[in-house]
Amino acid sequence: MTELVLSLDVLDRKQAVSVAESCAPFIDALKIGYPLVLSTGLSIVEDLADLALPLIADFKVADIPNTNRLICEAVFSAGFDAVIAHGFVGPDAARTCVEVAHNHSGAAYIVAEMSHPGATEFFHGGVAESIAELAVTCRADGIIAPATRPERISRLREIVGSKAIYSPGVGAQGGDLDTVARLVDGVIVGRSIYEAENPAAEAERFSRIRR
Ligand code: O7E
Repeated sequence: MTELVLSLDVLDRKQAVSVAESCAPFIDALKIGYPLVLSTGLSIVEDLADLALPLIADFKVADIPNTNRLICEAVFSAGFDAVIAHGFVGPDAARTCVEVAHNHSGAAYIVAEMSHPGATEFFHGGVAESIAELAVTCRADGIIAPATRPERISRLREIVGSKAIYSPGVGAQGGDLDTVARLVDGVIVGRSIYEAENPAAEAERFSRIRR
């Protein structure tokens, strides 16, 4: 089964709660990042807690080890179940995120390669592969890989083996749902669901990958 993760990148608290509630039967986790948390504050976590869905903090943590530790401690204290961190900062900084996550019985995922067109400028040429290797040696729970480049997901799968791969970029960014769903453990979808006239119906349509 491939998981469906809803990326809740809306700015309004009421809209966030209402979209999350209506989509809850069709999704496996909620990804919350800067747009929503900077608009509502961390208290949005309490508003979403009743849904009993795993909450993934997409802060793409990318600092020195001590600052990463402070950020990740705040993330898990707020009630998140997982954190997303960048790997290009190196093994000590990435490992800190993994250690804090595991100390809280949570998970940490490392961004190996991003989905937007400009990402090829720096992530290609061996960098994404090195970051995927780093994710393995740091004992991260998985990596993030681009749904817009399925061939790159396959290449990174060779490196991470059975570790989880979560993949953003289907729908609004052009990635094909069914192609990507066969390659990954979870597909991350934002605008195609929350901007739809009927987000729940759209989430249900995407949820065919869960079968
Ligand atoms: O394009 P959308 O609207 O379906 O949203 C995709 C979400 O995934 C959005 O929050 C964006 O910030 C995030 N994302 C990417 O689109 N590409 C990446 O390479 C990485 C992420 C991301 O979430 O990284 C951590 C999972």
